[in-house]
Amino acid sequence: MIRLPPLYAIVDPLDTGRDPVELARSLLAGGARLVQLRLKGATSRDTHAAAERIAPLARAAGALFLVNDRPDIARAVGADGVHLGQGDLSIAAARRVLGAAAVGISTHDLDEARAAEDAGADYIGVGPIYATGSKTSALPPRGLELIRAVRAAVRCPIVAIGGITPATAPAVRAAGADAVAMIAALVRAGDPGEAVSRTLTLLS
Ligand code: 3NM
Repeated sequence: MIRLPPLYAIVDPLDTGRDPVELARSLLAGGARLVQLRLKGATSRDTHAAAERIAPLARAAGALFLVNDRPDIARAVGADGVHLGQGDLSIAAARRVLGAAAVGISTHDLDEARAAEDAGADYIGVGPIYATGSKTSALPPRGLELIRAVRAAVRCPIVAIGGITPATAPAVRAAGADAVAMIAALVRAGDPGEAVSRTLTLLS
């Protein structure tokens, strides 16, 4: 298991053209204590290069650093863990790559959430809660009901994801999520660091 801070900040430039390292720097400066690097479509080399630069920034801020999809890159840069999708390596295989580092996985219904916990996930992502434009293959929104159902069914920490904004974050946590994940609400904000600090204030 892993102790999750209330905001799970995802470093994904989407189509904004923002530099991922600068985005990570802003999120950390705004108070994020967990950042996940998610560079869909980037080369392994570019993802590794960004991860290698973000890892020490996160460490200096006292923040956890996770890498999306890639246990090998997480290990290569000494990250705190990896976040897997349902089509990525299994949790067991990721552990063989990563050793003691954390392994989280996205889930989209109760069965996936239970299976992830049984497979030893350190935390599970649950979503999409609301409609999202940030994931091409996103499923229909599940609403807060899925968080309540998963909360009642598993013990491991829950990160809710999908269309969450600073305004909706408190209700999402109140439904039973340990953390709220955000991409667009951060990267599309004029000042991503300010969006982080505003969210943290609303969640405190
Ligand atoms: N995973 P935003 S939804 C990366 O349901 C991701 O597993 C999801 O981005 C899932 O905060 C999603 O911009 C996109 O909606 C989250």
